[in-house]
Amino acid sequence: MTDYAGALDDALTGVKELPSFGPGAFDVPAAYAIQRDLVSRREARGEKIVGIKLGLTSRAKMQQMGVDEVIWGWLTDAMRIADGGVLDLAPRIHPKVEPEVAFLVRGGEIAAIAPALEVIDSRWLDFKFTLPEVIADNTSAAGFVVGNWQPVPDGVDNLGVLLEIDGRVVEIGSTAAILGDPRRAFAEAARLYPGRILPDESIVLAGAATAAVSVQPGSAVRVSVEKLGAARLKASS
Ligand code: 0L1
Ligand code: MG
Repeated sequence: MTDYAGALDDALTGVKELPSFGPGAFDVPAAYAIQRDLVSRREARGEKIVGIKLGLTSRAKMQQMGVDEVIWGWLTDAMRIADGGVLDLAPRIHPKVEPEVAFLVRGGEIAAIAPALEVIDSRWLDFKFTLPEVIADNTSAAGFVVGNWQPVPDGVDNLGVLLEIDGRVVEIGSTAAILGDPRRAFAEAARLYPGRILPDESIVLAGAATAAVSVQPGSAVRVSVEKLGAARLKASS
């Protein structure tokens, strides 16, 4: 039997692309088991789980990927990049960035919200995969930046979102693109999380507000979300 988790882990650690196995190789429940195995390998190397991310929560992402289901994956401490910090491109295959919002969990509730930036980097060749394959690949999770945490303001369902690269606006969107309201993504995260109890201090990345954009060496990336402020990173050269 094919060791899909091993193959994905080799692609991750060896910074090399893995060709898709094609439709029917494994189904969605099997994909989440492979994902868990893959993340356990990261934990065995010392990484700590710090939260979860939702994927394909916007129509733009669903269209970009040709699917119509919300998916989720694990965030680890090794994926976190300080706000304004450097995204090291050396261990990435073909990274992209996307604008998001993040939630902080306390007592099973939303304790705070922040503007956020996700780095996705599929281990699948040319970012081409089946739905189970992207789930198995921990939903392309590769990095994230969280801006300043703050109390949730009234009405976060239609906040303007900008993605800028080197000072140029490359994507414009709204938090409405995140399941109509990013708090809905939080509810989905709580529903999907194993045991349905998100640990205190977990981070939930709610999903992208626009399509993802490729990152080039040396690029300065900035996400701004109305009322929430900005989150930034700089790609290594
Ligand atoms: O965070 C995301 O929406 C990514 C989900 C996986 C699809 C992709 O790699 O773009
Ligand atoms: Mg995302």
